Amino acid sequence: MEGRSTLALVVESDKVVLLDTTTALGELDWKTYPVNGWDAITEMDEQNRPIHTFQVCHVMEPNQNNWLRSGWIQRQAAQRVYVELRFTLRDCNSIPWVSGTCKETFNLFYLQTDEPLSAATRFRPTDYAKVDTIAADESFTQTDLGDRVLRLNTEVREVGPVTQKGFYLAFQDVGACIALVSVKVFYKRCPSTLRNLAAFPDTVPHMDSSSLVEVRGACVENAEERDTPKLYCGADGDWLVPLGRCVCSIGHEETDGYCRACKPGFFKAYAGNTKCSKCPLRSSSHDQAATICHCDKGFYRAIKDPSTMACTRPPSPPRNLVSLINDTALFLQWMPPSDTGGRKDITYNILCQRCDGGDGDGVVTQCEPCDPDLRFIPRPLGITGTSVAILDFAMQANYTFHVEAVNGVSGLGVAARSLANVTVNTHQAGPALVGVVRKDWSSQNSIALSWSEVEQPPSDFVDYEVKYYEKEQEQLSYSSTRTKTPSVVVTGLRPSTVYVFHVRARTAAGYTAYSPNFEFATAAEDIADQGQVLVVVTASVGGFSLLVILTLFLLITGRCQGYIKARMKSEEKRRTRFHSGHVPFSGIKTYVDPDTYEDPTQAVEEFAKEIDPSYICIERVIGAGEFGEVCSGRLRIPGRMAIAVAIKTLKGGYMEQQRRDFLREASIMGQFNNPNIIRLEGVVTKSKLFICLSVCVFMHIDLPVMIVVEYMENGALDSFLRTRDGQFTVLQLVGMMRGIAVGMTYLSEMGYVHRDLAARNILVDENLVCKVSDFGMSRVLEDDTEAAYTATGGKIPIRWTAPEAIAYGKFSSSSDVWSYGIVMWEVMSYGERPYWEMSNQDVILSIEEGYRLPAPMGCPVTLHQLMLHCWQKESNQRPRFNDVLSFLDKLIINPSSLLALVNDVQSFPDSPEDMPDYPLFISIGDWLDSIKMSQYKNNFLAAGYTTLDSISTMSIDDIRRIGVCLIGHQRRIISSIQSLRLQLHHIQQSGFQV
Ligand code: ACK
Repeated sequence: MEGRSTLALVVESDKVVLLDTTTALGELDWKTYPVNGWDAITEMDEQNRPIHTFQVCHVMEPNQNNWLRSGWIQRQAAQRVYVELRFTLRDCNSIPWVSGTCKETFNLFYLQTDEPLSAATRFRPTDYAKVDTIAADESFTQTDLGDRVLRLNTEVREVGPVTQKGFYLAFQDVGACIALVSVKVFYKRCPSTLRNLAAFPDTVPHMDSSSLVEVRGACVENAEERDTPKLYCGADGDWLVPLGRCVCSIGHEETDGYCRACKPGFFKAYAGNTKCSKCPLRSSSHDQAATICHCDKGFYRAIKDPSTMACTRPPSPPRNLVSLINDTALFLQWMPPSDTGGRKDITYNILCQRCDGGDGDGVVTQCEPCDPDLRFIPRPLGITGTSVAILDFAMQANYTFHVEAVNGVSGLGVAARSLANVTVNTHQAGPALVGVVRKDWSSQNSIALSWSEVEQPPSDFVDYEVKYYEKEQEQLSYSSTRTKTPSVVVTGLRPSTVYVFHVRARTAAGYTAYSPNFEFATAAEDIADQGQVLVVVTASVGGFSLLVILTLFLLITGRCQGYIKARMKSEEKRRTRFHSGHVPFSGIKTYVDPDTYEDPTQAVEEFAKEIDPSYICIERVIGAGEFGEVCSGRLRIPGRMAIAVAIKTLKGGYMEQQRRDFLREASIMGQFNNPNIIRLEGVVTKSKLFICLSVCVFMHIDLPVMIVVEYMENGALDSFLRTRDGQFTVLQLVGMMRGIAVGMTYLSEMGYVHRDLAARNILVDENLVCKVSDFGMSRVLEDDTEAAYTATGGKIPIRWTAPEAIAYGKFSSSSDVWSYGIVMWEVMSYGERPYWEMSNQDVILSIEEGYRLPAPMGCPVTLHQLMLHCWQKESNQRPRFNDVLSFLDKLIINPSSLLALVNDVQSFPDSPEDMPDYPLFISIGDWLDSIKMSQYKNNFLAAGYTTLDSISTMSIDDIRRIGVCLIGHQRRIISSIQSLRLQLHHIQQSGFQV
């Protein structure tokens, strides 16, 4: 073998060197043809390493053809081979007398073979392929001294493609003066690398320089592929276009391009390029490469909890569980547990047991799960709020309710359940009187029911209450109607709807238990119910006969003409009213204005029952009205239990007009049937003789005239609240407001505008049920001491009345809503006088300027917002009563919405626009800033008013005296002081220091 290269494979970063004459040790054994052409000169450097150079310089002789051939160079993996030549080449001009023979280039050739040529093989230049003619870039460089110095040239040429196992290089000199200082042969490659946590091996570029070699990487240890990691190796040995990646597996994180195990106390639950996380609170990891931290004892992680979440535990029991009960609903309220276990997903389950016995006579209490018919609003399990309403419970039963607080880790450990218990006794007047309830007929909007009694009605029977609600809409609000007979036609229903009915009786002693629930559906919209048609026919036939009999009777008594005329007129008016746009709400009948009757007596007869005065026993005077005393007493109708009543009387010596005005209220009240409207029992108008056996003494020379209404034990709401300042929970106050809203919703749906809605006109019964009363005033407000004459001549209770009603007498249900807002304010301030001592005129001006009553002390933000909503200047922007009602229902169902108090966040909201701008103030300066009266700071301070206490007693004169001259500013400051006074009063009562 001849000329095999003895060089070791030298690897530079992106080059593999196949031959380098500067590093070759020993003889190179290159061949020259002819032997005296090229000269191989080997010298030693300082480190005794050989320096191989090849020289040729036959510039004087013509026709030179001198060859120098390398040893055999193994190709290795190379596909494209590069040759780097370093040489000097003398400029022919620098040599004298050589023109014509001297050359300045030489040629590079190569020959591929699969093995070295044998020594015997003759050198044949024609076997070699030419690579290029090599010329010097520059032969000399100029030194600073002006000398010319031979310059070293470096030229690189690509050889190939090389396909056989090895090759020779050959240098042809044709008469130049050359010193070949070094020859380096190499090929390029992409060096092994780590990219995106994947390892890529050394890769030789493609032979074709325009195409790339695709290389797939292998994930490093403890890493896993996301998208197949790839790199492309370019012709120049550069890695290009990284694609895909690997990520560190669970329990490992990336450090310096490798995946290392998480340290103890750290964990990594998901594969990915994230770092190991510190163990969350109340958990730990003891080993390396933890994929999760284990919870400390007593703490847990719910299935859906992320591993990054702190470990938690079940909550402690709910706190302060209380029950409230009224006629129809039982409310349970509680406070969230003191320890939520570190979680926010607390819900509550109500577990109900009915317990009988255990009355102390040795009878053991027996408890069993409650009847499934019990309705829980919003639901029995998974309640997110802190209250629940329970409906359809049995009367005279003992219930034990367990309210269980649960969170996502309840039940995971062995901890006891977090229960709070309350026992409720539901009193009632007796077992159910009504057995089976039947549907007699139904139409699209009505269902006629009748029922049988389980036993003979007791002697103190009063009436039946039929309660119903839409089956699909499990909601707190239900409807009810009363009847004295065991049948009823329930109207105002929706077509094709299933309703749930149950009936109970009322006796003088209270309500009996309800009948079971019965479900009946109304008819579909397009199918007329046969039963209804039948009844309508029967009714009209019956009505006709009645009319004939009545007509005959009235003709005989000489009153027919007037009656028929009056009746026709009123019917006509009613029809006109109906057609003139008032649409009755879903079947609720429309209010008929008694003034539309020619003879108001007819209205009284139509809507109020005449009571025999001998059935009434007046006991004492409880108040004074415009027309006469108001007494309390008992109404004892034969065959019924006596009931407590209030009796309004008309003073003796009245004029006929006064009698009519007095009875007007009865003919209005008699049209209403709603649990939150004062119920008219009847009137006394006709008796010839009246003997009063009571303390209430009448000096009647005229016929006695009385209006008998149900008795309300706690009297008027305003005085009632004033005597109970601070004694109710917010929820109880909201309950009162809700009752009023129910009554007002009913009135507005009937088309009745109250005009004098105020706390003084709301009556309160023994169960805190509030009922709307005082209906005479829808036309005249003469007897309301609050009413003042307006510019338009009407008498109006200014503080309660909407601006458009004061200004133009535009009364509507929307103006009633304004008044309702004032009633809310009265309720929340325990009967405080709206706008305190401000004059009516100032009230009107302040409202006009945009001022609104501030929230009473301790008033939830939500309620004050509702008030402000009711006091919108534009009447059509105020809520309707049913909106108010559903808003209050939401608050009741979710009492936590009542927790944020206005006083917590601001002190002096004074108009809807200004409301959010008021910060808590502490100094006089802050206070004046808060009411935008900062310019008077010095006036106050100079006059010695430096504390809140000191200003609380200031009068309007004091304000003027310290130099506040503008009326509007005086008004603003004094209003704020009034409010402040009220707040100070409350703060002092609650024991805080100001
Ligand atoms: O605040 P009070 O006790 O409640 O004083 C007034 C007074 O009569 C004059 O209106 C009371 N009052 C009016 N109607 C009733 C009623 N139905 N039940 C009880 N008290 C009544 C009212």
